[in-house]
Amino acid sequence: PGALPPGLVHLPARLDAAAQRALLAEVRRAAAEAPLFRPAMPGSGRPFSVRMTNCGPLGWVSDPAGYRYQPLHPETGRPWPPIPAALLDLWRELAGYPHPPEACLVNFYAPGARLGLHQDRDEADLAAPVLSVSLGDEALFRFGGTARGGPTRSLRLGSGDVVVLGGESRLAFHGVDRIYPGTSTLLKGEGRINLTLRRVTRP
Ligand code: MD3
Ligand code: FE
Repeated sequence: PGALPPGLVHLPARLDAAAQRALLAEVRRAAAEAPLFRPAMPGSGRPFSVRMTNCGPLGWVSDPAGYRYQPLHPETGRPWPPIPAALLDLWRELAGYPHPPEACLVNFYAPGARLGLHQDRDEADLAAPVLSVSLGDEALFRFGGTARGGPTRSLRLGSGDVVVLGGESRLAFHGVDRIYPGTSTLLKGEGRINLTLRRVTRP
């Protein structure tokens, strides 16, 4: 495989099976309060194959009007539930950034769902890293450089893996090409969940 780009840190199985189960229970509780919704592409309105929800004071949403962070769920109109304490602990330990995250985006991939190559640049504070936690089936994660159309490489992300994207990798193009059904027992054939912690505003 070779070295990962500067700023991309992959911690395979950083969460053990018990920690994964505990976190999944928290995510299910959050999704009961803030139901998964299906975002749509700005402009075209084409639906995402990934369903999403959020925790924290701000949540990421996308609809035909555009991408943005907002304090309320787009369908219930209620505030997002709090970010699970275990995730805030992980951020304090690994982010190397002295302020808490404001958004935890929850991406739910049923088998067959994918996420096209994109950059994450809707956050005002790009000095903060993005911290990702994977749960459930393995995914083929693809990332490149900061220019669209450049070379890319792939990494398989499994349940309990943590990835920290900071520094020169913060604006890298990335996406999820496929889910490998049946590669984890955690979600029992439902697919994969990815959690991303983000600082949105400048402190
Ligand atoms: C590289 N999620 O939510 S997580 C996203 O697996 C997103 O659901 C993917 O891309 C997923 O925006 C990938 C790993 C990740 C997250 C943010 C990044 C990689 C990143 C930001 C910059 C570069
Ligand atoms: Fe992303």
